[in-house]
Amino acid sequence: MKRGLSVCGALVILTMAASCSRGTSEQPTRDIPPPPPSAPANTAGAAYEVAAVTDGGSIKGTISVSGPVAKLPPRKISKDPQVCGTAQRESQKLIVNKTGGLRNAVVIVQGVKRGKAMPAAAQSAEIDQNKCEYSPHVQVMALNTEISLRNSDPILHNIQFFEGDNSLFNIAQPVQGQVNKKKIEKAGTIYVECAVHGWMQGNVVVVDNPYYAVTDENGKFSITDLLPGKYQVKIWHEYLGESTREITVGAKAETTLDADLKELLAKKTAPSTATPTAAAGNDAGAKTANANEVVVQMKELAAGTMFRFEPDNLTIKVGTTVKWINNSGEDGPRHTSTDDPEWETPQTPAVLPAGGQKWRTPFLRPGESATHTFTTPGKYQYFCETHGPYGMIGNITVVP
Ligand SMILES: [Cu+2]
Repeated sequence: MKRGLSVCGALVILTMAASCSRGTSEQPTRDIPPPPPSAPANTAGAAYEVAAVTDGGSIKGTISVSGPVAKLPPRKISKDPQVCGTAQRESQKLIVNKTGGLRNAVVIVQGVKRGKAMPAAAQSAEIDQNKCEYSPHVQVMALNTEISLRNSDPILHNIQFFEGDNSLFNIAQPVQGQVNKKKIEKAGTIYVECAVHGWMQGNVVVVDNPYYAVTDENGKFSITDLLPGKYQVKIWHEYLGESTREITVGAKAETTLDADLKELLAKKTAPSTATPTAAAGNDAGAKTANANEVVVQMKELAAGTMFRFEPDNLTIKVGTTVKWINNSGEDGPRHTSTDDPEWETPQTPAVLPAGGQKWRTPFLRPGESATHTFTTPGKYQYFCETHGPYGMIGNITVVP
């Protein structure tokens, strides 16, 4: 889970990320680099053809995790108690029943080009933000359709979609009943997060064919009316990752697909209930016995407050390295440290002295860190791309 990222490593990622689509960003206009010519690899499914399936077979089974499964720590509910309540909530990331049945795994038959029509539900997918929770927690939608994002609460939510490390968009929804729609043009998985309420996290799986299913509370699923043939089946789970199985579907036959994902669980490190500290964060990156390094945490100053840089005002000497650590807790949101005019907004200007080097970290997950070394004196003002509009802004003065 912890991946230390230096800005050097980050630059490689950013170079790739910069070429991904930011076209649907809600942020004020900025120059968007054109997507690379190889981008449509995942959109090949656009060629899906609806045809009558008279001798189709089905796949049925159970996705499970055998053996002992430790519960993930519950989520603390720390804001807007009049709507969200105050009771802590169970983690939704790994839900296993008494017999090991895994809920919310998504089973997707790969590369199907012909067959039944896409279900209407996937063509008009919706995420409802209700009592400070995403409903459903895992939503499947059809490629090249719009998903509705609804705020049913009388408070501000700010929904953000991530494709890997890349933010697709970020929408503030202050009004109860507000609905925004977003078209998604790439198959794959999307991680969803609320910039206001860190415990609100969800997932969207974008499919290019209708042969998918989400496992129920017992880990069971069923996929019907599939043309006979040999298929690769992908099993995706938000916490465990993914696994592939090969199956053969016969005409009008039922094929059983039971999969035990215990190997995926074994690969995860044991979840810790401890709140990450600066020391824990340091383990993720370079060791900090370095006198020329200063740590800035990304966190809530107190439960229920907005996210901040701590300290948010720094004076350092030329040559000092600042290391930003996301210490928002295991279930906390992602943050960036950005001082780059390309990503500024009217509320979050990027301030650099003449000759000062701009920087932009990746969206750091909880426990991750990134660094920047200051070589030019002057005043810098930077921000978090997600939480900057809510006051997550930092100042650094670099003196000779
Ligand atoms: Cu942030």
